[in-house]
Amino acid sequence: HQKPKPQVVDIHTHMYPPAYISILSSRDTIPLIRRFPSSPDPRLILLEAELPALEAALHDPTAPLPGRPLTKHFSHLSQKLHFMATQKIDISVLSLANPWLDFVSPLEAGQAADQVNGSFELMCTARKGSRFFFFGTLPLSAPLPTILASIDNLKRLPHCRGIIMGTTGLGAGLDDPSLLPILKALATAHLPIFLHPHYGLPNSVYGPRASEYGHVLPLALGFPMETTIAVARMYLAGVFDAVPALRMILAHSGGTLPFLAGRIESCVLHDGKLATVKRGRTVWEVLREQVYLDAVVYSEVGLRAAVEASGGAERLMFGTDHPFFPPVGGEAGDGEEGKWESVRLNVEAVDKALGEGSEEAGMVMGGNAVKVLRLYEE
Ligand code: 5CU
Repeated sequence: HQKPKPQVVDIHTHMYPPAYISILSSRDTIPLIRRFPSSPDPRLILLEAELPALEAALHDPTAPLPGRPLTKHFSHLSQKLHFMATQKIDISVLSLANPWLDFVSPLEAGQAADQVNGSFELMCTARKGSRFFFFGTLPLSAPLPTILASIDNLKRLPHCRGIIMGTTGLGAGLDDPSLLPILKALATAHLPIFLHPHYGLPNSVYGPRASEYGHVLPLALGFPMETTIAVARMYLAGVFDAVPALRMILAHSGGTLPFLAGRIESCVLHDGKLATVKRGRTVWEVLREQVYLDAVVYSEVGLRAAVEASGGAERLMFGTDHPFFPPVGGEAGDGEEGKWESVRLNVEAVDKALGEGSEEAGMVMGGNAVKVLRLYEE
């Protein structure tokens, strides 16, 4: 009697469907897609930190290209399947990449969400054998009834297993009381939120030499701090106590939360005003009861901290962040068509922290996702 092979599930893997690419291609302000004569691929320019490079490239054809190349990895399902085959991934939970529909006008957002969510459902049915599920996208700039209707629509899409969103909510962040009806509707629908950063920190934080450091500061530090601050604000506002059935999956292993939760806790305890107010659960309790973390942290040290902070290996789920972080030119191997170093680092972190082939490693690599996100046809 052979034990079934444990499945590898990627819960952090993005796509841009064609309708979304058309929206970005028609824009003059970020997020946008622009062609430059010196590049075969169009460039995808998403982040505020990329603005100085965009300005420079628009005025000087010899300046370094801004953003990242928009390769077929972002939009072709066949490329996603090729990636899954080369990295040995059995199931992918697809999601729209940042900045989702945050920038779409209130009048257009509802229809755009229906279109995007419809394309993801179609992608999931394009291949037999439950290889794809997806996190939907909400029209957060639209009026409340449109957002609630979108959640209702997602409930009816057979492959939807949650929603992806950024940290701005309706514009005032995730501690905004106006967001509560949406969080309650998601909790009632058993749709967890995959929380993902996009806005980072203000460019001024990175200093006058930022352009010398590429994407390192905004992606390695800005993104995780953004997630940390967003969840800390939710905690301080009592959002988790107000919506106890809400489940969140935090990108990049919770930003810096596993490392800073103790400091948040201590600052609350030592705050003259907050310390006297009757508090609900501690940050640790909330992390262990309502929060899952992806395992996109690239190191054994970070992975151990994530396991400890979230209460055990059963709360972590493997991810790749594909198509971001492809191999860069000059590496040995087949470049973007071959094995990705970014994926190898995350697999290695799980193996080193939990033991290669161990039950706990199997849970993080796929078992938890299958269970928590019900990754089977219903
Ligand atoms: O490289 C990047 O800018 C990104 C991004 O925008 N989103 C993401 O998930 N990872 C990396």
